[in-house]
Amino acid sequence: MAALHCIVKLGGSAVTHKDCFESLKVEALQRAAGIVHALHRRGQRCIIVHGAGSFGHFQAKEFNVSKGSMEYSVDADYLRRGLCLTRLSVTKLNHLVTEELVKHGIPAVGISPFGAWKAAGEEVVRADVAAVLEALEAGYVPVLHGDAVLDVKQHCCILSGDTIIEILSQELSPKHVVFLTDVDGIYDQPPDNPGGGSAWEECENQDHPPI
Ligand code: IP8
Repeated sequence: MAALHCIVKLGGSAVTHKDCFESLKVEALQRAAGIVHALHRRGQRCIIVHGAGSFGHFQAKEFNVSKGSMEYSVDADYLRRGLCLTRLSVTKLNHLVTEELVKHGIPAVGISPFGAWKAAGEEVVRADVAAVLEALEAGYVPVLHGDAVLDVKQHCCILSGDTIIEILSQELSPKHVVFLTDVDGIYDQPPDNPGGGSAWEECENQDHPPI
């Protein structure tokens, strides 16, 4: 397969107002779509993964979806309802993100982990990377997201966008993994890491986005 140029993570706090229920940062999402469009126009193959932000986290917390059913003796119907509401919310955001990318002329397709990815406690025991690869090879830009998934140990759990990126990176070896956050500047590690500094100077003289 042709090389994968990059995986772009749209952080939940970058594209949503985290404290405000299901609230999209419209302009930030448009800017992010512009960056992805610039990559796509240059023929660079990429995968988008977004977090949940204010879509999904409220419902997951209310119904304890991340803990599943082993640690808490909860009513199974209650937990299932929590999973359904969480998924309705994260897939709503996935639709909005994918829609914005398509509006920018990107052949983006939303791909949800539920049903195709599965966990066992801390471990991911099934990850359908082949479906992502197939979409890429057919010329699409896959758009995955943090999701609520089935878990063989505790019925269900939360699969974060970062875990998805870790697995996709191991399997597909992208040249770059770029995290778009709500912090200004370009960093080569999380900006709040001790010693984490801006890497902007290295990119300043380039005539296109540094990815
Ligand atoms: O924001 C969480 O994904 P993340 C997904 O990448 C949820 O941690 C809440 C269902």
